[in-house]
Amino acid sequence: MSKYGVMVMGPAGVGKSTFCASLITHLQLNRRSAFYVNLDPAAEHFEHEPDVDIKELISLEDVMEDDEMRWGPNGGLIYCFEFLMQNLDFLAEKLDSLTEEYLIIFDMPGQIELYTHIPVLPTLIKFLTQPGALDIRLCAAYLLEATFVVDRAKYFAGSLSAMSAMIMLEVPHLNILSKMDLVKDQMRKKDFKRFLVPDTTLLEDDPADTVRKRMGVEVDVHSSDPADKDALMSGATFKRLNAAVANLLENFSMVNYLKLDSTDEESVQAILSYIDDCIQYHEAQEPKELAEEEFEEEE
Ligand SMILES: Nc1nc2c(ncn2[C@@H]2O[C@H](COP(=O)(O)OP(=O)(O)OP(=O)(O)O)[C@@H](O)[C@H]2O)c(=O)[nH]1
Ligand SMILES: [Mg+2]
Repeated sequence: MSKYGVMVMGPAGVGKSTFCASLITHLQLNRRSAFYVNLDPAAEHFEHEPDVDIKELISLEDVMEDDEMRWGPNGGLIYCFEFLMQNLDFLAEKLDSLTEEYLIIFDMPGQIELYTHIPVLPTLIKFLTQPGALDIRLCAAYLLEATFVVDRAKYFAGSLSAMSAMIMLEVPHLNILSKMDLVKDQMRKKDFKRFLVPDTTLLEDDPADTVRKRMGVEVDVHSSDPADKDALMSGATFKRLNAAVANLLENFSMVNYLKLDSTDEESVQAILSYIDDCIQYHEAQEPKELAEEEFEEEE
């Protein structure tokens, strides 16, 4: 018997926990079972109480307050994850008895290094998906903020982080632009469509250049003064770097985006259907029998 899950990931503050909460509310309204696993050892407040919380095992506060370890917040988080890797039974015990009805939702922390170059997540994912053991059919939902599109360099850097996570984690992967409500009024749907697939043509009309021009900021693109921030961020070298990143994304053609507004139920439903498809959730479900009283109501 398989289990089904989604791991909600992405940089700090992109709306991961808010999406988890909207997803759980939506599942409950549709009589589906959610099982909420908080893996952020620093998270304190939840809209839905987690069914499993990493803080029962280890919390960032414990690690930072420990006089011997004296970790700061980021090193402390990595320490917590390494500790979790040594105590994976903690998760196995809680998840083992779940049936295929449940969607297990993992709410992850926002430290970007977790997704890019530290090998703990591949280990965790291997453990969760291993056939014969927990055997969770898992997909990753990688969130990036839709407002990033206003700054091309940010958008491409974010897309590169998404691609890096895809390559490292090797599970079915959905990339999602979150907080769509914040850009809805600023950009026409047709214009936004261009950002759903990153490509090099997006570099041609960078609004940051237009703003600089409008404000009459003269930029010496050949300036080699490291203190000249405008020259650095708009100069030839920075442009070449962005073009190289955009080219890389285009050549791999792995990243494309879905749109999410966590405040809109239809949008959450749309993302859920992609998740269900990715993990083939519906194929495994037994037809549900209606409860007695529902038969009576329909008569
Ligand atoms: N406008 C808008 N704001 C959102 C949306 N989703 C989240 N937010 C806000 O963004 C902020 C961060 O949201 P969280 O859900 O805590 O983000 P997170 O990715 O879990 O953050 P970390 O766990 O700290 O990395 C909060 O103030 C949310 O209210 C959205 O769809 N639209
Ligand atoms: Mg969070």
